[in-house]
Order: sequence, then structure tokens, then C-alpha cells
Amino acid sequence: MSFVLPSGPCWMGVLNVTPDSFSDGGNYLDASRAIERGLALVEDGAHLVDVGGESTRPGAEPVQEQDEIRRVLPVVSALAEQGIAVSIDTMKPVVAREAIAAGAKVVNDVTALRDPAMRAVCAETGVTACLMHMQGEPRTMQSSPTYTDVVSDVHKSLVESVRVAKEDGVRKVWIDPGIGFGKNLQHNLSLLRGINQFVATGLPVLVGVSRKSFIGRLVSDTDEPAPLERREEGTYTAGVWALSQGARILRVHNVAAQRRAWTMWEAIGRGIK
Ligand code: HH2
Repeated sequence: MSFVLPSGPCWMGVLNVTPDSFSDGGNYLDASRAIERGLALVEDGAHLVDVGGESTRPGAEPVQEQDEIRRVLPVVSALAEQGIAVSIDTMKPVVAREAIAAGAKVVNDVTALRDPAMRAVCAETGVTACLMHMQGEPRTMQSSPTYTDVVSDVHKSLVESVRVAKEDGVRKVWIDPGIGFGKNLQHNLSLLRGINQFVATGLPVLVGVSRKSFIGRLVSDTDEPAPLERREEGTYTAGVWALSQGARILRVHNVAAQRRAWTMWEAIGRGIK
């Protein structure tokens, strides 16, 4: 059975089984703690748990295929066995294939299925693929990202990635402008302002803003981005904005808090029943 989007916002909870993710790195390297965290995310309302075994933050150390599999597989299979919908956050076709065999329903690829082998895995298995835009590579992407017009450049690039994926037989795709992936503060704000242009493609749009450094930069009084604990309010505000513009899936660390923020927004918009 494939993953079916709920009619309202789809809450994708972040679960990084890594030592070095920028927000939850080192917290869930132990499989039993990671599984517990996945269950807690679902209790908080997550429709989908996004399991990742390699950090994509700028400068993160690459992870070998087998190490990544060792990290994510027990977590994916334990959650899937309990009926939880899991997405696998990976750039590696072999990792994706193993995770799908263990029950993952969505492949979340921050390289937009750049690798033909990844497109083949998604086509053969019929999973949903999330195609995220990134300029450059994780290691260097933040050095000097450049666009002519960030919204139309990213839009064009994603439309092309979708075309190539479909040509290779990938049937179900979501798109994601890739907030923070080869983008400066102004680029990220422009993409959020223009999110409706991605929604206009008719494809489900995923947005991930949770605790990202552009929020820290915006609220900082110094040259350094504010620490994680001062990025919460910006996370929920940007998340609500994205959903209000038609984004369907929100990737977030604190699902419960983001849902509360959305409840407020919705109540104002529709009137409390
Ligand atoms: N952001 C991160 C990782 N994966 N996938 C999608 N589709 N969209 C995103 O915005 C996105 C993503 C980065 O966040 P996180 O997983 O918390 O950190 P790290 O990459 O350091 O593990």
C-alpha cells in the first residue's frame, strides 16, 4: 500500500539517526531510542516519520552506504511493523531500496532523484518520491549560492527533475524548494513568499523550515545565527505561512507545537466549530 496524503496538512516528523544532524544529532543513534522517538512523533500527530541516517547540514561528513543502512534499517522496520508510515531521507539508491524492503513508503531525496539508479528504485517499487531542490552539494552549498531569480530558477529546476523522473517511470512525486539548501536568507524568504508558484504545479509541495539557520539569522542580534531554542517561533510562523499558501506536507521536528500553531491559524480563518 502506498502512502495516501491526508486531506489537511500532512505532518512529517523528523527523526535523524545520526551523530551530527544540526538539531537532533546524537539523540537517536541508539535504535531503541530512535524507535521511541518515532512513536512519540506519531503520538504528537505525525502522519509520516522521516528517518535519515546522514546529515545534510553544510560541512557534514559523508556516510558510507553500509553505515547508513545499519543506522536506519532497524528503525524503519520497527516503525513500519507497527503500521507507521515512514519516509527514508537518503541520497543513496541502495539505502532507499533496503528501506523500502523494510516498509518505507516514501523516498525523500534532497538531490531530486539526480542519480538514475534512484529513479529506477522509485519506479520499480512504486513508492512516492519527494524531489527536493539543492544548489550544489551539501558540503559547499552555502558558500555563495547564486540565482538569477531564485523562485523561477528553483521552479524550473524542479519541473525538469519531475519530467526526468516521470520519463523514467516514477509515478508519484512531491516537490520541495529545499529551504536552506544552497540558499541565503533572502533566497529562503523569497522561496517562502513564492511558495504558491510551486503549489500551482498541481504537485503536492513539501516544505522544511524547522529550526533552520536562516531563522536563526533573521532573529539574531549578532553576526551569528541565534541558537536552536530561539528558532522555534520562526519555525512555526514560517510553517503556518507555507501551509496557508497551499503546501501539503510540513517537515518539522516538534510536530505537536507546529500543529498547535496551525490550529490557531485555521480557527481564525474558518471560525471555531
Ligand atoms: N531538510 C533537511 C533534511 N532533509 N528533506 C526535505 N525534503 N526537505 C528539507 O527541507 C530537508 C530534508 C535538514 O534538516 P535536518 O534533517 O533536521 O538536519 P540534518 O540534515 O543535519 O540531518
